[in-house]
Amino acid sequence: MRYLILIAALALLAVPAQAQVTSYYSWEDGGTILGSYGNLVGEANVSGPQMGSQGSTLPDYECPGAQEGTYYLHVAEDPHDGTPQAYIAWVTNLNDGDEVTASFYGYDITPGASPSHRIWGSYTTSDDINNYLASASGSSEYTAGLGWDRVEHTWTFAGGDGNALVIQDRLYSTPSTSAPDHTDYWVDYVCVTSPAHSTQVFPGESTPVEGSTWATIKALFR
Ligand SMILES: [Ca+2]
Repeated sequence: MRYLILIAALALLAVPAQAQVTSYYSWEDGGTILGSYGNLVGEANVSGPQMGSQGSTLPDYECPGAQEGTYYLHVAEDPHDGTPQAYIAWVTNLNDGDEVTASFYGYDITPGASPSHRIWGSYTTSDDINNYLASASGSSEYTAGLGWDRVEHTWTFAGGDGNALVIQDRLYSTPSTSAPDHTDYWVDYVCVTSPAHSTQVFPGESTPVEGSTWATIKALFR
């Protein structure tokens, strides 16, 4: 019996760890979003201080600038209805059981109250980000409300033949459905870790920065 347990343990150790690749995108190349769902409007690549509204008709709050680098993403919900989603990353060529971790920074100055961001996922086919198959669930955590805050979630892929996972920024505005009903949101620094056999897609045209090689990052920021 003792030998059988030893053999079983060795068999587990012999399974090679799946190589993972980590990349991030911080909107420095002028990109916006890969797509959206619901009443999402006004997607724009912005820099510097930005004035916005939290459900009111007049600007009533300010984002001081990018969380990382110079540029960042603006989106808005208008009119308020349901839970709009900004598609900010997409991982294709996944297989069931693959692990994907993603995070981003959302700007939020209302602790414990809307407007807030959450990170969420949905399954699509690998050839079309708009070919929605099912929800992939996500994190129950909202941005903290103390300025830029990071939200993160890890998925064990279970999308079946679709083979792709959309990373969404879900927007929670208040009041949820009635006027005045325009809320501005800002987003920066989306980071994705997924198996080396998958393909990571970010907004914009540039190749995302791979976190796995610090020499590459240093070279890019020189
Ligand atoms: Ca940035």
